[in-house]
Amino acid sequence: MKTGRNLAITDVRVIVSSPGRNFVTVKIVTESGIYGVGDATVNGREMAVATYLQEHVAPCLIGRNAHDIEDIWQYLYKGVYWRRGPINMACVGAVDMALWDIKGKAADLPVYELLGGKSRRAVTTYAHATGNDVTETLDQAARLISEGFQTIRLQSAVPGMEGSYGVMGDKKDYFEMQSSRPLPPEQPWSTRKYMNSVEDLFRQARARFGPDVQLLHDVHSRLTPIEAARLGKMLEPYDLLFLEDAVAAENQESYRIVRDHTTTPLAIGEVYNTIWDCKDLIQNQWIDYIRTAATHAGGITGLRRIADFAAIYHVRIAPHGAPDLSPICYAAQSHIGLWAPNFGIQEFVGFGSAQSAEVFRHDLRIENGMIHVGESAGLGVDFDEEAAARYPYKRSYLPVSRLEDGTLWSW
Ligand code: CS2
Ligand code: MG
Repeated sequence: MKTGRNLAITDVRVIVSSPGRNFVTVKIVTESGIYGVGDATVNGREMAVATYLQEHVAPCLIGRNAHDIEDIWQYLYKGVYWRRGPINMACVGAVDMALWDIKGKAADLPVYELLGGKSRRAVTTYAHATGNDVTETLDQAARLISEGFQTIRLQSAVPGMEGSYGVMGDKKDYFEMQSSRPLPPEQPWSTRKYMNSVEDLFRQARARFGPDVQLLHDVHSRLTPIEAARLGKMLEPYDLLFLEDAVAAENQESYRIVRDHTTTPLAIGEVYNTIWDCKDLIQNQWIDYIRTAATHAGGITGLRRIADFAAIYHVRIAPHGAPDLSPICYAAQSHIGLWAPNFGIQEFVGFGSAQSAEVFRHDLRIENGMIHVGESAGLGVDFDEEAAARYPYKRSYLPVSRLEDGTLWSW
């Protein structure tokens, strides 16, 4: 197999499939037969990404040397002129993951070796406990702790409000919840009801589990800065690992207000797609964890750049790990998580549904709350196009949120 220094790209395939939920997968094939895979999934906008890749990116890659990862990254980032943005950067991210996969296969090394080798034996994760009330949520947390997870995200239904973020209601799992939304469902939101209920969740959690288990919570961008400051202060006695997405931060300076009022650690970043989105938050040390994902923030190249910048300011990475990221993204983040000296923790909601396991075959293993990366060359994930064809795309949206007076709000 030709694995010289020039591996010309001969084909770029974009596959949208729905094994449990919609995913957008890129497969880049080289003249030597070596190919790499990348995850380009943007939840609710999958076809926008697929068209962008097929129509505007793929033609430009044919003939390029797959080894030239940085040059191709710059070409796709600067060359588009209309830089940044979730759709563009998911395409950059997916192509980047695939090229690192190829480079690893050509070198016969796992990607983490190309980054600088292991900084730890495995990748510590946190799991999701969710429930229709506090008891149900904490019962699930207890099960996860018994499985070896030492950090648990707690999300419980808000009394008096139907459809709380992160709570599955009558759905059996995230995939059932996320895959059947032909139009955006509308969910009500009441900050007052939420703020009047969330402290009890953590009070009961600490009473039941004691001080050692690490707890965290996702506010999902729903508070104003001063509300987030109040929530952070309110939860200080319960010693959270971090409070995630307390405030939507297009205006990064919003976090100065939160930071000035509370010592509860703060995390943000899953919707960010470049280092510029989080530069001020990191540089001013207004946050403690940056949660950018390989798929959404420019791939392994993008994540590595953000991690190194964050390390200067004592900020750790805590990559996003939602149901709408495929095992390819999990693999890329696990390689980053093995290497990054300022790795904090990786979100983990499982490697996907049963159907997903038919399509994405990987050598990642979860044991005692830690992801163990296999020794395969590249990312260690393969994508079965025939299996994927059995699960055709079907449009599915994220919900939108409205206040009780009908005002459109952050979901
Ligand atoms: C959530 C995500 O996991 C998280 O932290 O914020 O599941 C988010 O709701 C989804 O990625 C949206 O597609
Ligand atoms: Mg989140």
